Amino acid sequence: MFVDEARIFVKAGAGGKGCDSFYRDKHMRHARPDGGDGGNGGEIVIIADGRIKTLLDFRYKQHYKAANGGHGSSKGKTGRTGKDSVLRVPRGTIVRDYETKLLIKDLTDDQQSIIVAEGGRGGWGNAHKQGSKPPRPGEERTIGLELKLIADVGIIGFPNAGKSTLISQISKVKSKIAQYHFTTKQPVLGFVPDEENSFIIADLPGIIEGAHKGKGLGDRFLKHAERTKILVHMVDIAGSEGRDPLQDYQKINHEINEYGDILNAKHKLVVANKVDLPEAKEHIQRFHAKYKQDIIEISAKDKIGLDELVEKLRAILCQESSRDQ
Ligand SMILES: Nc1nc2c(ncn2[C@@H]2O[C@H](COP(=O)(O)OP(=O)(O)O)[C@@H](O)[C@H]2O)c(=O)[nH]1
Ligand SMILES: [Mg+2]
Repeated sequence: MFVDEARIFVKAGAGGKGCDSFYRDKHMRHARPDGGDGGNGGEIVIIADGRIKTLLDFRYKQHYKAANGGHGSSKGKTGRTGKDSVLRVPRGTIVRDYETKLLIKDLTDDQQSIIVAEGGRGGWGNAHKQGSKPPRPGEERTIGLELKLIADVGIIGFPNAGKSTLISQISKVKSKIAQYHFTTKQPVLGFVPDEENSFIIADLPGIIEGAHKGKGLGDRFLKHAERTKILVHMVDIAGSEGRDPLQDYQKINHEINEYGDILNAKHKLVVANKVDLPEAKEHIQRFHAKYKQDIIEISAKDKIGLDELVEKLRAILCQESSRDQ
């Protein structure tokens, strides 16, 4: 599981000041106190939003403030309430107090929310029988956000098939991705942004290594693969490592079948990479002669066929999510 983390500083709004004022008309011997109360400060609210996929935005903006309450005024007028500051985070975000590490809330459901910093109460104006009272400041604290990222799309394939290249080419926010714990040269996780249908794509470690090195790696592979909706099976169709692409395809298929129902039930796309190399042509013909399987031809390096691939992935994910709802 990949973990996304962020630390943010939040400050709720301060309460507005109460007003000290007196009302008097020509018939009154004593002036009457009529100062209104200050408004309450705005709260800092964190809400889960199913449309948001990562915590990336919180690495760029780390400070959040809610508006202060307005001051009270004469004729008993209360100050306006400060506007809340609402932070939208992905579903499944765990909210903690950063200093103590104590859990504040696990936002598991869409639209679930929590106030993490309370606005200060407004001060009392002198119209109160007990007299005026000063306003209170807004709460201020450091919050830790933590999200287990679930890849929507997992890529499997032999080493050097071009998995990392594909991920970095279709993840448009490269500079942001670089801030994950992974190196830029070998990205294992990419965020493919879109107004409505962003998704996360990941290089799933271990299907081939798992087959050779035993159970531990295989389990690790499964843990990652289990929750992805689509498996992209990537073949180096040019055989640029000296292996036969058709044999690579068969070996990976064999591994997928070994894992049984969990993987068999998933959408699978076979992607033939490196079609920019001249050797690709012959292998593609051989492939079609031997298998009924459709393949999507791409060059991750030269950006051939990548838009079509991304569109296809989006379409499948869209179908899946409308089925979930
Ligand atoms: N000619 C060609 N080379 C590619 C293509 N995609 C990746 N490569 C090269 O293949 C090598 C392995 O790529 P990489 O993305 O690291 O593979 P991974 O091990 O599956 O992550 C690198 O030298 C890439 O530059 C492609 O579409 N065409
Ligand atoms: Mg790689």
